[in-house]
Amino acid sequence: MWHITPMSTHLADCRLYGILDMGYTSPDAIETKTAALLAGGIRILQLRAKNTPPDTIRTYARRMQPLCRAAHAIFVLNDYPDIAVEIGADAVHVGQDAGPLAGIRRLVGPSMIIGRSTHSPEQALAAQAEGADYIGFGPLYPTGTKPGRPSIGLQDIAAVQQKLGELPMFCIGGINGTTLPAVLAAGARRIVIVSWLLQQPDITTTTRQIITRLNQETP
Ligand code: TZP
Repeated sequence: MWHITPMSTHLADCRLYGILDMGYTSPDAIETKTAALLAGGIRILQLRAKNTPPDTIRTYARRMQPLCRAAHAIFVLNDYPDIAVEIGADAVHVGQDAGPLAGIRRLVGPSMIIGRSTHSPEQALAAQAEGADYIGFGPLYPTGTKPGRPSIGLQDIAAVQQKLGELPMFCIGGINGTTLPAVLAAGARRIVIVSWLLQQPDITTTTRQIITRLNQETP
């Protein structure tokens, strides 16, 4: 099912998905890093704050959300469907441990976008069958952003994407300037870049370059 929230970009138009991961962002840089990503053209942006009290997550989310809204970008909250509802996020992203998506859907209502992390072709297809609006697929490479999670490689990207049809699939995990060509050659149309992007000296320019590349080099 497609969702168009007022003022938001259509999910299907998003090729680069950004994550403001608080492991790479000091709290006082929330606005500047959010603005830098949005200025580069990111139109779907997630707040990811692991090991952080819910009240703090609420505060961070409320600081990011107006910037996303002003840029017509989809604002995604990681892990907390209840807070996503409370603050009126456009989307919530959940992991494999979040239970059936039907329960999340009941909680967040009919119009919120729901994304699910998947780590295998089976999980990807199961998430689609359960009603996910998009999936994350990875980690393609080992990554310090999700330590201990085995990497799944590039070999399944094209086949899974084909089986999913129109469902947006965002490849994730260890994508950077060096690995990007192989990820695109493997057939990825949509990607998430976390640590590499957040650590760029000029986040806006790099973001813009990656989006241009995705638009030019993938169908
Ligand atoms: N889910 C699968 S890999 C990953 C998440 C949240 C982290 C990706 O981060 P990075 O820094 O782009 O490797």
